Amino acid sequence: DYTQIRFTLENGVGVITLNRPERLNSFTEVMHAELARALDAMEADAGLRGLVITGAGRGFCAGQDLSERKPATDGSRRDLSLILEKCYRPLINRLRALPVPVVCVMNGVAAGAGASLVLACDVVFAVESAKFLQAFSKIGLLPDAGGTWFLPRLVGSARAMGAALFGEPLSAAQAEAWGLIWRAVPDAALADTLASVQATLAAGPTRAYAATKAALHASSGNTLAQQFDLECQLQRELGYTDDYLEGMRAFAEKRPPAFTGT
Ligand code: T3D
Repeated sequence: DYTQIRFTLENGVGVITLNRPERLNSFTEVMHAELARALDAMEADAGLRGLVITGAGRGFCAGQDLSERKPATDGSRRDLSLILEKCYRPLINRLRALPVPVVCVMNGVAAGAGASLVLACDVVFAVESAKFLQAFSKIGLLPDAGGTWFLPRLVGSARAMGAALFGEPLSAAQAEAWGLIWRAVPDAALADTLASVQATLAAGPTRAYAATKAALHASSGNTLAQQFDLECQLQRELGYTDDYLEGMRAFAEKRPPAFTGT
């Protein structure tokens, strides 16, 4: 009963496909509500092992649907912070807090808040024809949905400034070279990439993934001493997991591990 996204949850792996291809999957309030509902289902699932986000058609996500922003005939203005607080902040925060890897498989262009959504994911693959566009300055806005936080952390402030101020498209290859994404893949490899990411997440050491995600996210606000403390606490917990025992047995027996995510 989703109309603007597709959502499946199989073998512990959620797959969200943004699904308004005729509008390059731009965000509407309906889409935000459906994304929130999919996140409700995943957060309630104790067996969750990963989330993959992709888009239908030739675009990944063109940011806010600008047809919801038609100028009022009487020239009145609107408070844009309201939609940011209501829709974008919870979406980005919930993806960051999900205790499993969130992998974006970018099937095409990501612009505006669509680019911020990409940057909020833990790992990003993009097809070679995909482009990133910090479209905000073109319409007189600043990068939002976390964009001003993610961009300089990923690529440094010189590149973040240039990309945000001038809003020129960035190719997937350039994004990979800058460290903005994990990997650019050939367009023909899109389906295989989606399948292999799902299989990897479904068979992964989920608790180690969760700890790794938490530690890497915490690191930018921590001193080395604080990060050591966090690593000790998390590694202590992982040392008692079934997956660590299995990893040690598999190593000794010279076979691939069969992780259960517990
Ligand atoms: O307002 C707030 O709540 C504040 C929050 C803001 C967050 C934001 O995301 S602000 C930034 C909004 N996004 C943009 O400014 C991007 C607008 N889109 C584009 O610049 C281009 O479409 C792209 C560079 C992404 C892709 O270009 P191209 O040439 O490949 O495709 P196109 O022909 O421009 O788009 C195809 C169709 O999708 C087209 O419709 P049509 O003419 O075939 O009927 C186009 O109007 C539509 N479309 C593309 N982006 C949006 C959109 N419709 C509504 N909203 C969009 N964002």
